[in-house]
Amino acid sequence: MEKTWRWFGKNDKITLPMLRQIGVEGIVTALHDIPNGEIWSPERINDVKNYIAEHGLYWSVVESLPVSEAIKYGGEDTDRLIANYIQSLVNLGEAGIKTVVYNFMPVIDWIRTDLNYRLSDGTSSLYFDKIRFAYFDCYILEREGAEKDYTPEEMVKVHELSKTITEEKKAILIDTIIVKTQGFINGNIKSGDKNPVAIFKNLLSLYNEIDRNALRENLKYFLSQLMPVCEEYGINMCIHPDDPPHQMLGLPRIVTSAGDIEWILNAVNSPHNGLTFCAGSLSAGLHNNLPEMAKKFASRTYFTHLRSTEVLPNGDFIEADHLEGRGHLIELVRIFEKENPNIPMRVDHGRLMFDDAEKGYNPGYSFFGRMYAFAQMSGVIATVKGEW
Ligand code: DNO
Repeated sequence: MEKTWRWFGKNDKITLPMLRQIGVEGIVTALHDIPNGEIWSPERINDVKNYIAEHGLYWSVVESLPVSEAIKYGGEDTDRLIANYIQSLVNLGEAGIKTVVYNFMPVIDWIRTDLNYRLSDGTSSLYFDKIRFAYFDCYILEREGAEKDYTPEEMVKVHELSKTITEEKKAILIDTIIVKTQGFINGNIKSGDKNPVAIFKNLLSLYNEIDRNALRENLKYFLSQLMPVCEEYGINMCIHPDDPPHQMLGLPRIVTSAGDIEWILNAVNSPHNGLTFCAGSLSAGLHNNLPEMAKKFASRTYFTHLRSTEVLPNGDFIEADHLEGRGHLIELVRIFEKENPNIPMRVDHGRLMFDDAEKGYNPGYSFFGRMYAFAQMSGVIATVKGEW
């Protein structure tokens, strides 16, 4: 596997010389300041590509070339936005950058309720608390029919929480779910936007008429438009699974399980229609058996996120240590090293360790926590390679 690292560009506090020192080979990045839907110009692409090369590294993976909301819900502007997307792919292809991550999650990318959940060893982790998420859904968004998504026992706890939660905790919850976790990845809502809840509710309403089948058809259309250019330039499109892999907030989610992935890969059956095997996202669903899925999809996997989670009996989940949890990362490395050995991997969502918490890194993208996980996974890769 090729060892890569997600770097957020020239302003990232974790610099390329730091990454050289810890054994990173390839860089995963995006032109984060270009708004969704606009073309990535050859100048901007080459500027970043050359900057990375000047530091002795190379741009291996684009994560992400974001898909505009209108493409997902099939808005009037779809064809213009797809044409722009294709032009960005052409420009990336000309620059020799050929692994492109995207997701097709409506409105909200990944979902967490806590960015700083303290663990007994003194580190902290991202966390998903089902009751507080249900509270956000039922009491803050006041989504019609939301209670139906939760059990009566869960709803009792949600009502209790609604009586005790402070205004400050409510504001932190809103900020975490729809601003902090989204803003840095070209999300729909950015820090400083007035009334994020209203913006978010408006976005949700765009999907009132869109069910899983409609969303699937929109993805199929999008991919079929892209494939000729991907074939011409040898670009692999790598869809990222839904995180967590469940239906949420009444939105359709279509990358949650082996069946979903199979549908996508068959819907447009080109080798360039591929997968980002995000072990963290997939492992947060008890219905997913990761080693089985890795074996099944290895030949169409062009990028992996090595990350693991632990799902708790109450439905919460937490980021696990990279050597533990439902991700079974050691087994996954064995499978990918055998079936598709040269694909890039990156670690993902490290814990906050030492002074990470004071540095203001993007949520999940600490330095020490990720460096620790990167070293763990580098050891696993070297060991597995030695086994053959
Ligand atoms: C979160 C990330 C995601 C991922 C996108 C890919 O930490 O794993 O935001 O980059 O979903 O499009």
